[in-house]
Amino acid sequence: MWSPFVAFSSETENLAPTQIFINGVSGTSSISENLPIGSLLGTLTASDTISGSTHSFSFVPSSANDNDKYQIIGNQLYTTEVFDYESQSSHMITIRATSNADGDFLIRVFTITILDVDLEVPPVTS
Ligand SMILES: [Ca+2]
Ligand SMILES: [Ca+2]
Repeated sequence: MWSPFVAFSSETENLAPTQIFINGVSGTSSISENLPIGSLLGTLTASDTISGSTHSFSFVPSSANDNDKYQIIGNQLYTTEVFDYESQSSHMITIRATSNADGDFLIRVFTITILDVDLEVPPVTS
Protein backbone atom coordinates (compact mmCIF):
# COMPACT_ATOMS: atom_id res chain seq x y z
CA MET A 1 0.00 0.00 0.00
CA TRP A 2 1.46 3.35 -1.02
CA SER A 3 2.01 5.80 1.80
CA PRO A 4 3.48 9.28 1.35
CA PHE A 5 4.87 9.20 4.89
CA VAL A 6 6.91 6.07 4.22
CA ALA A 7 7.89 7.11 0.71
CA PHE A 8 9.61 10.21 1.99
CA SER A 9 11.36 8.57 4.94
CA SER A 10 15.13 8.59 4.91
CA GLU A 11 16.78 5.32 3.94
CA THR A 12 19.29 5.77 6.73
CA GLU A 13 16.70 5.69 9.50
CA ASN A 14 15.97 2.49 11.37
CA LEU A 15 12.31 1.95 10.56
CA ALA A 16 12.02 -1.63 11.73
CA PRO A 17 9.36 -2.87 14.14
CA THR A 18 10.58 -2.43 17.72
CA GLN A 19 8.62 -5.06 19.64
CA ILE A 20 6.12 -7.90 19.14
CA PHE A 21 3.19 -8.56 21.47
CA ILE A 22 0.66 -11.31 22.08
CA ASN A 23 -2.41 -9.76 23.70
CA GLY A 24 -0.30 -6.71 24.44
CA VAL A 25 2.50 -8.61 26.24
CA SER A 26 5.99 -9.19 24.84
CA GLY A 27 7.97 -12.40 25.28
CA THR A 28 5.40 -14.49 27.07
CA SER A 29 1.82 -15.72 26.96
CA SER A 30 -0.23 -18.55 28.40
CA ILE A 31 -3.05 -20.91 27.50
CA SER A 32 -4.88 -23.67 29.33
CA GLU A 33 -4.32 -27.34 28.61
CA ASN A 34 -7.11 -29.49 27.12
CA LEU A 35 -8.59 -26.79 24.89
CA PRO A 36 -9.81 -27.97 21.48
CA ILE A 37 -7.64 -27.59 18.37
CA GLY A 38 -8.15 -24.16 16.85
CA SER A 39 -8.44 -22.34 20.16
CA LEU A 40 -7.33 -18.71 20.10
CA LEU A 41 -4.10 -18.04 21.97
CA GLY A 42 -4.16 -14.34 21.27
CA THR A 43 -3.80 -11.41 18.94
CA LEU A 44 -0.43 -10.37 17.55
CA THR A 45 0.57 -6.72 17.38
CA ALA A 46 3.87 -4.92 16.88
CA SER A 47 5.16 -1.52 17.81
CA ASP A 48 7.12 0.41 15.21
CA THR A 49 9.23 3.50 14.88
CA ILE A 50 6.60 4.68 12.40
CA SER A 51 3.37 5.13 14.32
CA GLY A 52 0.39 3.69 12.50
CA SER A 53 2.44 1.06 10.69
CA THR A 54 0.78 -2.25 9.98
CA HIS A 55 2.59 -5.58 10.14
CA SER A 56 2.37 -9.14 8.89
CA PHE A 57 3.25 -12.01 11.21
CA SER A 58 4.84 -15.37 10.50
CA PHE A 59 6.77 -18.10 12.25
CA VAL A 60 10.54 -18.34 11.95
CA PRO A 61 12.00 -21.85 11.90
CA SER A 62 14.58 -22.28 14.65
CA SER A 63 15.96 -25.07 16.77
CA ALA A 64 13.96 -26.33 19.74
CA ASN A 65 10.77 -24.51 19.02
CA ASP A 66 7.11 -25.43 19.07
CA ASN A 67 5.93 -23.37 16.11
CA ASP A 68 4.07 -26.35 14.68
CA LYS A 69 1.74 -26.41 17.69
CA TYR A 70 0.34 -23.07 16.58
CA GLN A 71 -0.98 -21.42 13.45
CA ILE A 72 -1.00 -17.76 12.51
CA ILE A 73 -4.07 -16.58 10.62
CA GLY A 74 -3.90 -12.87 9.90
CA ASN A 75 -2.82 -11.41 13.21
CA GLN A 76 -4.35 -14.16 15.34
CA LEU A 77 -2.53 -17.11 16.85
CA TYR A 78 -4.44 -20.40 17.11
CA THR A 79 -3.56 -23.82 18.51
CA THR A 80 -3.11 -26.84 16.22
CA GLU A 81 -2.96 -29.42 19.03
CA VAL A 82 -4.66 -30.23 22.30
CA PHE A 83 -2.04 -29.38 24.92
CA ASP A 84 -1.27 -31.55 27.92
CA TYR A 85 0.34 -29.76 30.84
CA GLU A 86 1.54 -33.05 32.35
CA SER A 87 3.63 -33.91 29.27
CA GLN A 88 4.86 -30.39 28.33
CA SER A 89 4.25 -27.34 30.49
CA SER A 90 5.68 -24.65 28.20
CA HIS A 91 6.31 -23.99 24.51
CA MET A 92 8.81 -21.81 22.67
CA ILE A 93 7.66 -20.09 19.48
CA THR A 94 9.59 -17.70 17.24
CA ILE A 95 7.60 -14.97 15.54
CA ARG A 96 8.57 -12.49 12.88
CA ALA A 97 6.78 -9.17 12.43
CA THR A 98 7.27 -7.62 9.00
CA SER A 99 6.38 -4.03 8.29
CA ASN A 100 3.83 -3.89 5.47
CA ALA A 101 5.23 -0.52 4.45
CA ASP A 102 8.86 -1.38 3.74
CA GLY A 103 9.48 -5.06 4.62
CA ASP A 104 11.68 -4.34 7.62
CA PHE A 105 11.21 -7.01 10.24
CA LEU A 106 11.83 -8.03 13.83
CA ILE A 107 12.09 -11.56 15.25
CA ARG A 108 11.14 -12.39 18.83
CA VAL A 109 10.91 -15.63 20.84
CA PHE A 110 7.87 -16.17 23.05
CA THR A 111 7.52 -18.63 25.90
CA ILE A 112 3.98 -19.95 26.12
CA THR A 113 3.07 -21.31 29.54
CA ILE A 114 0.58 -24.17 29.52
CA LEU A 115 -1.80 -23.76 32.43
CA ASP A 116 -2.64 -26.84 34.47
CA VAL A 117 -6.21 -28.03 34.85
CA ASP A 118 -6.41 -29.73 38.24
CA LEU A 119 -9.46 -31.87 37.85
CA GLU A 120 -9.21 -33.40 34.41
CA VAL A 121 -12.03 -35.40 32.94
CA PRO A 122 -10.58 -38.80 32.05
CA PRO A 123 -10.81 -39.70 28.37
CA VAL A 124 -13.85 -41.72 27.42
CA THR A 125 -12.92 -45.33 26.76
CA SER A 126 -15.21 -47.76 25.05
CA1 LIG B 1 -3.38 -33.10 31.14
CA1 LIG C 1 -3.63 -31.24 34.54
